[in-house]
Amino acid sequence: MSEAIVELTAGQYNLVYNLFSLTIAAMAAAFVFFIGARDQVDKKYRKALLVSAVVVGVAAYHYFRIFQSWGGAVAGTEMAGETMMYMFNTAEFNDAYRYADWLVTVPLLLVEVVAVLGLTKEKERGFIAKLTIAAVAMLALGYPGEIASDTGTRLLWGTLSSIPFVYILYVLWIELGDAIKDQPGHAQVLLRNLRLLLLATWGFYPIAYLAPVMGIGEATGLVALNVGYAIADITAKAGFGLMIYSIARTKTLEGGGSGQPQAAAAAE
Ligand SMILES: *C/C=C(C)/C=C/C=C(C)/C=C/C1=C(C)CCCC1(C)C
Repeated sequence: MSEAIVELTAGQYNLVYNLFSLTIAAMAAAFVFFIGARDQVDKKYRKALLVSAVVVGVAAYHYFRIFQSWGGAVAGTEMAGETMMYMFNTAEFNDAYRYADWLVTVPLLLVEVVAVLGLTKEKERGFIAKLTIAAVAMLALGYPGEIASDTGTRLLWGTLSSIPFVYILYVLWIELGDAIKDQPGHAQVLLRNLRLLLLATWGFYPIAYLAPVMGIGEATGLVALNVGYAIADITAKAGFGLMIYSIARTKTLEGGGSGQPQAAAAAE
């Protein structure tokens, strides 16, 4: 990619800088929580919490690299009257960290949803296989658009990437919906909320992706995209993991069908 300088005000530059820093802290804190909380759920659901911990751990690492990359992409500063401007070289900022992260974390998040349902092994494997394939296709098709500098290319790959995305939502909404109906009382409500959270947070990504072509200006587009992705990542990974935890905890206390819950409830 050729050099592309975008002028950011100090406020715009620092907003993203500080948000990346906060994201690292949020992911790291969530990691400690998920590791610690594993003892509070039935054995059956420990895998879901471990996967949550891996997701936020991997994200903490990648956000550290993204944070460094943001710092390193400043080609210099300039005064425009009273205002300090940052000359930001977009070619130096590495978007690949984000996609590398998603390539690992998105399939794992899907594993989490399926794992917390406590389905039979065979059903579980079927869901995980098709959701993983769709997730990889979605990201592989989105990346060429993410690094493209013209609107047409961005829209083309974005549209192609949306096809597997819609398929994922279909599987989660319709097919897993049937599995949710078989869940015990409270857990059913929580699982429905989980699905809503997933739709709301994942639906945010294609919107952030479109920020650079919304006609809000190059600098604002760049900032909106990075702010959007960071907020979506915190909610879709740490927030989502917390919901998974509360579902696992509720099912443990309600006695989700295994021998352990009574012991766990008695230990309260
Ligand atoms: C932790 C990271 C998560 C949950 C990432 C999710 C990412 C998406 C749902 C991305 C979707 C995209 C489209 C549907 C079209 C445009 C390109 C993408 C990759 C941003």
